[in-house]
Amino acid sequence: MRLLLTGDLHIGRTSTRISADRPLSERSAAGAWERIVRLALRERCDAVLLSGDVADQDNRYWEAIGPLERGATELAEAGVAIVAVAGNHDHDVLPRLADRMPEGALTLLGREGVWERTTLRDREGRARMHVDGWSFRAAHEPADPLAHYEPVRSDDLPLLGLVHGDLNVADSRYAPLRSDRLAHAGPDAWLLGHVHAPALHDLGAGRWALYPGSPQALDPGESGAHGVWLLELDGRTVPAPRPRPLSTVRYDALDVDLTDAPGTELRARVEDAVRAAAADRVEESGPELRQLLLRLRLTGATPAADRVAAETAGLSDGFEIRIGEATVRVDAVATETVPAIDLHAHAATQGAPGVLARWLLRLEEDAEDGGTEAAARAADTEADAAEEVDALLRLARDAVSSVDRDRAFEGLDDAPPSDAELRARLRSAARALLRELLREEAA
Ligand SMILES: [Mn+2]
Repeated sequence: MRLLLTGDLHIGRTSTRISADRPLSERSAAGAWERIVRLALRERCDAVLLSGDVADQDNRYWEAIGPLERGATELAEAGVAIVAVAGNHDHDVLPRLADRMPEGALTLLGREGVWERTTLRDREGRARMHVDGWSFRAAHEPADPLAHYEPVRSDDLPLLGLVHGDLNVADSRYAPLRSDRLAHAGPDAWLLGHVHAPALHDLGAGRWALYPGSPQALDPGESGAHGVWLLELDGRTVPAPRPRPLSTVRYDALDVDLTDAPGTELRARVEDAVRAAAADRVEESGPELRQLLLRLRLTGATPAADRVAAETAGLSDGFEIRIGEATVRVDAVATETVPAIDLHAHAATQGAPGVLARWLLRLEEDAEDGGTEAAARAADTEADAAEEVDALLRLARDAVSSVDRDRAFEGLDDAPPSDAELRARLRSAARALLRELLREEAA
């Protein structure tokens, strides 16, 4: 038994920042639905599960009805069931679309906000899994849908919960869900909708909750690989599902570190970084990818900081390369490089910049040499700086732990920063302060 898990299709929408010259099938959510249908048929799936927001909204009825009907008909003819729940976007339109589908092609669960069960059968007609689902009745659902969920376990078939909602967001108006409740509600696994970033949550004891993510990445906020998930059912257990990239568009952020790059190397450093990242991401995104859009952030201290903007001008509208079937473009460039500072020259001076420069040299030497060895080799002239930096680290450690102990952060189980992390934070704070002091001196 093989299931295809997806949701948040938003049929009616198209991926943003893609040229209108590209075919609509390559940038629309409707095109993603057609690829989902083809994949389900090719992979001989027994059912397609949809976790809500299938249609973008009520005014997309006319755009959604055609593709949905074509796909549902094809799947029904191949004996593939479709089981869905409505989300906040299609609470009104999905019930009407479902009623228009060919008889028995699409089962919409949980209308009127009442939990409802369907049982999936394999091709021999044997019952293999129960699915309990609940649908949005309105654009907002402020109560936890599990408050009125009492699942019946009358046999030993696996049970999957299907619901659109907001996981671990207190006071959400979009069907607030909590992992601890999902873990103990009864189902062996949950297919959720609403959050467009794919995420597989471990609920413990072999249970999981999956946000499959939007199968077509719709805007730069939906970064990384997007697609659907396949679940192989083998008897009583519900193993973790596997992702299958399907989006024709991928958006990604890319940091390019230009530390110490001389002016003559700026372009090569940027281009090499873009090409390497693009190759990785195209490879990871499967054969359906057609457009990769990278949003660049240029960072680091370079002696050629004043040339970075000129050397990268035109990158975001002119640059376009092909990797396999995918076109790679740079969507935007944020320049955050800063002028390199000669620490040794400043360290020899009196005054506040001199003190900061000596501390920075000490902190950066420790980072490179691992600390203790460097401390042993420290020359007499640096001994004062070493002591000062040790005192600084103790102060930073105290300050961090007093924040950590604050009642407001009680719920967070983050470990306190390591010595290395603390040193890195001190270095970046000292660099920022030194730049500011030098800027003031120059002004
Ligand atoms: Mn939603």
